[in-house]
Amino acid sequence: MSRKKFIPHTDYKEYPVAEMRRRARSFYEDMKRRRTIREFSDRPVPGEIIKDCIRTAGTAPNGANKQPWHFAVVSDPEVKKEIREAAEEEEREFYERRATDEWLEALAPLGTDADKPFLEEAPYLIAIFSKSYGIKENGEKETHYYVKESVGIATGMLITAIHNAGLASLTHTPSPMGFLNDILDRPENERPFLLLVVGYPKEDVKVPDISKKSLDEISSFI
Ligand code: IYR
Repeated sequence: MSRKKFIPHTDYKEYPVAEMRRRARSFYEDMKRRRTIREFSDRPVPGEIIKDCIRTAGTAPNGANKQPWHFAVVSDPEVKKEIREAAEEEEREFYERRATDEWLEALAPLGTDADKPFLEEAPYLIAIFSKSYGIKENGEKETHYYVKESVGIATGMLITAIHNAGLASLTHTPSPMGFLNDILDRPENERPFLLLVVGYPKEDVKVPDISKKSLDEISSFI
C-alpha cells in the first residue's frame, strides 16, 4: 500500500532574474546588520510577534518531517530569575574551572563573563529543546532522524525571523543546560539545545569590534 500523497506546490513563486538579484542582495544587506547583543532593554514586546517568529522556525526542513523541537517561551519574571541563578552557577564553574585557557582566550574579544543579568532583563527567553525521540499516542517510542541538524536549521530560521521583526537576540549556551528541563518541566526525551534571549537592545548598546569572513574565505566554486 502506497502512503504517498502529493499535492501541487502552488505556494512556489518565481521572480524575474533582476528581481531575484535585488532580493538576494537586499536580504544579505539586511541580515548583515544582525548582531548578537548582550545587553537588553526591559521594554515589553507583544507576544504575538514571538509566536509568529516561532511559527517561522516551525517551517524548517527537518528529518522525515518529525519536527523534533520544542520552544519554551519564558516571560514570567520568577522563572527568568530561576533560570538566571541556575545558569550563573554553571557559568561560574565554566569561567573559574572548566574552560581551558585556549577557550578563555578565544572568548576574550567578546567580553563575556559569568554574570548574566540579561536573563532577567530581556522580555523573553526562548529555551529550544531537541526531541531525541518522539512518543507515539500509544506510548511507544518513535525514532527521530538528523535531530541536531533539524533543530539547528529551525533555530537559524528563528534567529532570522527575530531579526526580521526588528528585535535582537543572543544565543546563550550555559553548559550543561539540564537545569532547563527541571525548571521548565520538560520531559526526558527533550534535550536543551540553546537558550535564545530576545528583546530590544539596551539604549546605546555596544557590540564587539569583530567581523565576518569574506565570501572567498568561506566558499569555493567548482
Ligand atoms: N557559555 C558561556 C561561554 C561562551 C562560549 C562561547 I563558544 C561563546 O561564543 C560565548 C560564550 C557564556 O555564555 O558566557
